[in-house]
Amino acid sequence: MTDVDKKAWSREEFEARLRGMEKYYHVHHPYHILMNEGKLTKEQLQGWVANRYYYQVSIPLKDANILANCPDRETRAKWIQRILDHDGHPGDPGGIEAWIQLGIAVGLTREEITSQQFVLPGVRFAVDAYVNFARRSEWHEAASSSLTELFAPKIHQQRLDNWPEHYPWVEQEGYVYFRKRLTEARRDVEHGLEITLDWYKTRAQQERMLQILQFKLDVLWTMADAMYMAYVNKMPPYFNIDK
Ligand code: AHQ
Repeated sequence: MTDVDKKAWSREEFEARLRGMEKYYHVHHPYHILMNEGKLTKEQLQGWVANRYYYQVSIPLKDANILANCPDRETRAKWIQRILDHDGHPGDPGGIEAWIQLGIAVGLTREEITSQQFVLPGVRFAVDAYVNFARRSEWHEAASSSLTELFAPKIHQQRLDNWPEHYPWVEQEGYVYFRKRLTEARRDVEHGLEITLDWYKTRAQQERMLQILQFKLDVLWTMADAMYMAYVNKMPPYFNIDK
């Protein structure tokens, strides 16, 4: 029997299937497990912040591509808030600036962060795959791919709970970003989930959505893989090649 023949899931069942994919979320990646157990060195934590900067500055590009592809004014009027949250607006320096503050709080300079000099190829390729997916996808599919944030509040709360104990040397200013995302992620998910549950009607479309979410989970997991190879295994690209 093909997916097309199968009966569509109810709205509740569909949402439960989406939430059931939490087991693949990068909070379960060895890099994040080491982080939450306090087992990362200062350099490994700095490496994570420096690499995630590329993800943060790419999110507004991803969201601007969704806006560019979305003909529905009401949706755009809500979705545009995501760009403002990251790029900032009068009165709020924004999430990208807060991420730079996180970088400074873990001992990096603004230049080391914004130059992207530490961004690993694997991180760059995974993030670019996400932006390009948004660029070329039908806007509902691109919007739905943000739903890994269903699982994000937990990972931000973990950092706020664990870092002060495990990494007491991190300056307090660094925590602004995680606190900011706790509320923003919940608001984003409310909108993203409504778009998703309304759009995917047939079983085949619903199965497609699970594939889209898996793609985005793969983006996040692959970023952590690149960092694990480089900073835990000490095997950055070309580590074994005589320069
Ligand atoms: O800081 C994060 C963020 O701004 C976003 C936007 C959203 C999207 O549009 O895909 N996803 C996302 C995420 C952020 N932080 C990640 C983390 O682990 O700190 C989680 C990530 C996500 O779950 O997609």
